[in-house]
Amino acid sequence: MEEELINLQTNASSLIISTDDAEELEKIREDFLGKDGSLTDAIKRIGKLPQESRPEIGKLANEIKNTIEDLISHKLKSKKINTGPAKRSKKIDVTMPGQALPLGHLHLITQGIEEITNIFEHIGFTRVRYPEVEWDWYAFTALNFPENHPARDDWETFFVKEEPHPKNGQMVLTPHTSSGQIREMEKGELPIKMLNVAKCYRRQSDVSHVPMFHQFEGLVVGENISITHLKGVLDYFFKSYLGEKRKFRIRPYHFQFTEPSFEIDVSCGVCNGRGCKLCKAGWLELGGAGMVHPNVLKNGGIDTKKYTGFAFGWGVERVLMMKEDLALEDLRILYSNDLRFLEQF
Ligand code: FA5
Repeated sequence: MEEELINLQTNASSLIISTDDAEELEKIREDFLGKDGSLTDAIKRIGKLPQESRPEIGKLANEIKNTIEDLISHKLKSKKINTGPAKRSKKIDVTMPGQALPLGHLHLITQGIEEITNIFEHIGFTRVRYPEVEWDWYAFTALNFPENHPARDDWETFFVKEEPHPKNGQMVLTPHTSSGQIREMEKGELPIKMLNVAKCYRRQSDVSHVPMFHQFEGLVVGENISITHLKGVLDYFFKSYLGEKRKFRIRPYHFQFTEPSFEIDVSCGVCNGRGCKLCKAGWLELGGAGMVHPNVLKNGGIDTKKYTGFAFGWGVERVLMMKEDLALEDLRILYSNDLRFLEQF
């Protein structure tokens, strides 16, 4: 019996070593270890051996069984092995449909930014990009915030631990796209029709706020620019982006950098203006707008006797939520990386 077992091992090993084919390896496994395999048969006969030799032969049979099992598994894992596709390639059926690869797509926010940019480019705005890490001068002081004025607190700014710049002050993560206003004016090219779309950062997180979000800022500076131009642009944008049905309203407000200043509200698309968990009273606050404050124009090097301007700054996430077909009840899902949500768009 011992010799028979050793012969079985030798035969199985040489068969395993001499093939690189997965199907053949499975057949060897069946021939030796399967229900009617030769090693299985030998193991069944151990029970008929004299009592005293059974333990030793049983142990040997088990070791051989494990060795054959290990050799086959090892071989199947080896890189040289011919698995299904290689075999199939021999008898390829060119009439079979191809295998479609999974396709990704742009994130919802990127799609939103592209759509918003197209709408504004259509009426002559130029998209610009300014730094994500800014100086206090551009984010606040040049925008008519007196030095160390607490109005900065409304922006819940992240300050960067860096030596302050002698003229520009502390380093901050851009809290709003309005910091691009002065940078645009500094270029000295008039008239201005800028669209600044950028990441903004604030210490906020709830159903309608995320710590990193996107704003798009419009700035128009030229001769005889008035509030009616601002209202015309608002009207055009809402009709293009949200459709004819949605209403908007302008409320007086206060911003340091515009005078007069407004807040723009849009009727809620989730409840159609009736009031719901998201909007509470039927209106969603979209963001600010106003006529550029003369001090800001001066800080940007613009002649206030000749030129006036308007500006608006709105949240990309917020306007996405307002789209009728996108009734998001919690803004944070946009950044949750949940594919069940993201794959829907
Ligand atoms: C501003 O940031 C002004 N710079 C807007 C402005 C520009 C006014 C030009 C006048 C002229 P406010 O802090 O309200 O304003 O933010 C504007 C919009 O950004 C908000 O209405 C909202 O849509 C969006 N927003 C602000 N903070 C967050 C946040 N944490 N998460 C998501 N969206 C936000």
